[in-house]
Amino acid sequence: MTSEDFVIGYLRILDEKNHNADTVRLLGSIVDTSKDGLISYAEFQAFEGLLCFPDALYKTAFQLFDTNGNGMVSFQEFSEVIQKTELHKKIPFNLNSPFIQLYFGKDKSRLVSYSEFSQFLHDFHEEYAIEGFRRADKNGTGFISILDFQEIMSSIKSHLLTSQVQSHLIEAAQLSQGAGSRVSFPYFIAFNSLLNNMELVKRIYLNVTNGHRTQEVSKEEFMHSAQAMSQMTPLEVDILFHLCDILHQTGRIVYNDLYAIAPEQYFKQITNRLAEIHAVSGPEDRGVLIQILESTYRFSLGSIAGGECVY
Ligand SMILES: [Ca+2]
Repeated sequence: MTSEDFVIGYLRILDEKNHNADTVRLLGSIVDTSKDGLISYAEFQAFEGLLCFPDALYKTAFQLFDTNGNGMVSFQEFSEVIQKTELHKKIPFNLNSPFIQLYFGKDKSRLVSYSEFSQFLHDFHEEYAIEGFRRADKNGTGFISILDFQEIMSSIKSHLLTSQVQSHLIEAAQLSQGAGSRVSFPYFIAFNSLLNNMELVKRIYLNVTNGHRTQEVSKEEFMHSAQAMSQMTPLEVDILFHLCDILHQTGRIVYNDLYAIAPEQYFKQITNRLAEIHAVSGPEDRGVLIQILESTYRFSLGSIAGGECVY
């Protein structure tokens, strides 16, 4: 079947009448490894096999960018994919930056392998966020408005946001910045770094409580353990406690608070579901496929414009 049959007709990820053809092609190309615009049963089976790898998200993301299917990603492929996204239209990424040159070479002719690409994708998100900050900070003051902060986080870092964090972004920034209307660069970086490292934060908590999950931990206790176990900064610890305060208003944290903030559960959820898949044969299994394709897209390219997820 064609990408459109697959994405619109079979998966029904996007609206039948009102969808972006580029998005359909991008989603379809994750499965269409021969890149002939058609999804064969063999490709479908191979895709299922791919999902059993622990790094399935990175692998599927790689297939999204390797548009000619030769096992490498060129600058041309990367930039073509990026430029088709809503995210790039909203917050354009500088395709001539020194960052791009570091990966694709000065003349952008270097081909990037899978393992290098996984690192690239990780760094790209960080770089994109910093670039988003620079764009919003037009006068170079080191501050952006809280609304810009919300915009950058929701568009570039949506894969790190749980629904609770997403709905309290403005409140969290206001609280941390002394009820101000701006967000500083250090706050911005620390906020992102905290969300990136929530699994480590959980381990720091469990270290304080000796593995108990309901014991309340004060900021001082947490800070002590954080400094012994990690490179977590005091600013990150501040932000963590602000977030927990907003969610539960106790001034202390328990394990469940961390669960509400940790984006990692989102990856885990997918990995867990992947482990259950043996054969996606009937329409009742569509939900899993949709979740994976949507996650891959969100993970690498931001949210799908006009995406109507039905699972
Ligand atoms: Ca390629």
